[in-house]
Amino acid sequence: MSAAYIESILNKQYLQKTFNELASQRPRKSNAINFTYGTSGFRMDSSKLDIPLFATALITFLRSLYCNKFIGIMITASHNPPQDNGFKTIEPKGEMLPHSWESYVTSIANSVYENDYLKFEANMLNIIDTIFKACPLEKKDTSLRIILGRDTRSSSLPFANFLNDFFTNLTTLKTENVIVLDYGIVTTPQLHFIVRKHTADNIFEQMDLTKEYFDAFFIPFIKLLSKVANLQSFNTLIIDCANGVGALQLEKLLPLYEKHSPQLKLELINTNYQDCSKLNVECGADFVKTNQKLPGGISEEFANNPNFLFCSLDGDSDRIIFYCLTADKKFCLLDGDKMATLIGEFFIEKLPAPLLESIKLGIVQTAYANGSSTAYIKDVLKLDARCAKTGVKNLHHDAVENFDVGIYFEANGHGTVIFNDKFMQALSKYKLEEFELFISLINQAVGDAITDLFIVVIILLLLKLDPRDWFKKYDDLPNTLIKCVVPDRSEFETFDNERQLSKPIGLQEMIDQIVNETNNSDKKNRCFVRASGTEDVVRIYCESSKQENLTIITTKVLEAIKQITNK
Ligand code: 16G
Ligand code: ZN
Repeated sequence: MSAAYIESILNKQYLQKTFNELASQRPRKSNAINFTYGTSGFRMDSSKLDIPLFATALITFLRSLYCNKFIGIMITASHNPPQDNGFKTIEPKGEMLPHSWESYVTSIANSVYENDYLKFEANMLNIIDTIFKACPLEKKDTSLRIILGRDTRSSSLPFANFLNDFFTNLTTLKTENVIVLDYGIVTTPQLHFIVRKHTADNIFEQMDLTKEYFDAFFIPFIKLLSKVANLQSFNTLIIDCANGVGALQLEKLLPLYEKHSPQLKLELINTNYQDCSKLNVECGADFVKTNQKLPGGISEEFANNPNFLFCSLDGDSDRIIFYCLTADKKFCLLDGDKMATLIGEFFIEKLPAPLLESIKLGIVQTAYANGSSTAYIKDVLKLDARCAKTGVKNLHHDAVENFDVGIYFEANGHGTVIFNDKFMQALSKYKLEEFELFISLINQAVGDAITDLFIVVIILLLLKLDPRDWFKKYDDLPNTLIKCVVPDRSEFETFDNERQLSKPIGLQEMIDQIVNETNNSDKKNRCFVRASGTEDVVRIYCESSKQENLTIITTKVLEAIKQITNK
């Protein structure tokens, strides 16, 4: 396939008309926004997303032709407030857009902003040229194949409508060669599953794949639940749905679940997805993790029940956080670090020693992982602990590259487990029926709140582990995470998987000095600064064995940042 061919099928009139409409809606050139396709796509206030939407649509069009496969677009801003939105593209096998393409989509978005159609078109054709020079195959039966999904935000439907229209009009391809399947309101992991399924089974029409998604993970969950003789660790799971898409999807599942008369009760709260203004407000995974407290809708009195375990999903259900209260009402946060260690422990406990010895089993975390969890992985579980850059795709790649069974979780609750053929072959030599069923609960494509929920519940019940005892496996070091607004966050460059700064020059030395001068004999102080990929701020993370050190360190680091950036 050549760049000339792509150019020949472009409906340039339509492209220019759409460009001009975008241009007429907003004054340009002054206060130019520098768009970046961040950690998980574009994300910002929905009123500013017209150009990123256009750029995402164009890159998806190119990617679909390049791969000659289905590419998905998920419209969501995850845990962000209701007025925000965002887009991420999903690869044919369910992964995220390759890193090398992120610069193309960023460049398209920024070139639109200059409000000069000819310049934009030239840049676009240049990108097409670069991309298709590297395109290995001559593909003649080219068709455009797009899959859309969205969360419950009020801005999501208009964005989906734009995309439907856009792909229908963008090319001169025959109608039968333009396939746009709109799956409506789905969770992000469901859309990953759907795209993967279309690719794997060569499906060209829309099908009830959300049902298939549930069957894939829900049936093993029910089978495993039925193997638990009596519930010893807890008997009710209360699921905070963040008033988002998780509620809509789990409400469909609940009647099916109850048909099996399970001993474990599932109860949904914060399910008002019809009122878009409530999404993620005072509830959901991010609220609970950040504030380390119960979400709205759960009183302390209600939560103070030893038979209850709680969890919170985020706005697009790709991350989950668990929690419970102790008898004296202490809040126990069971975050991504605790989930990773729990899953690691389960593998160690259930797999025969010779099998364990023959494979590489390990855990991937980010710099935000609590130091106690990393120490627990290394010293108690005796597993390899690796650190990757923030963002699920980075952990995913690290796990795939380094382990036969890789458990990866961000502290904020994004994560899953991946395993390769070597492990599956080794496993098949043993007759571990229950464990094989457990393996099928795992959504390997992407971190998934609903399947992670199944995994954690099954592990706790099979291990007869009380959530409070899970919490006590190790004590988190006191920690804090704050934001700092800086003149230009792109000046902050990191190395060592975001644990150290190479730029602005001199800042890392100042941080090191601040950390060292407050260190106790245990040398557990840690502090790092990185630019956010989703907000226009830099983040400062700090942990120490002494709570009082946190304010001292962060105050000094904030001063150091101000001093360096105002130079
Ligand atoms: C995105 C990432 C999440 C990461 C967060 C960091 C995905 C699906 N989501 O939400 O993994 O923790 O960004 O945000 O990759 P930050 O760059 O603003 O700190
Ligand atoms: Zn999310």
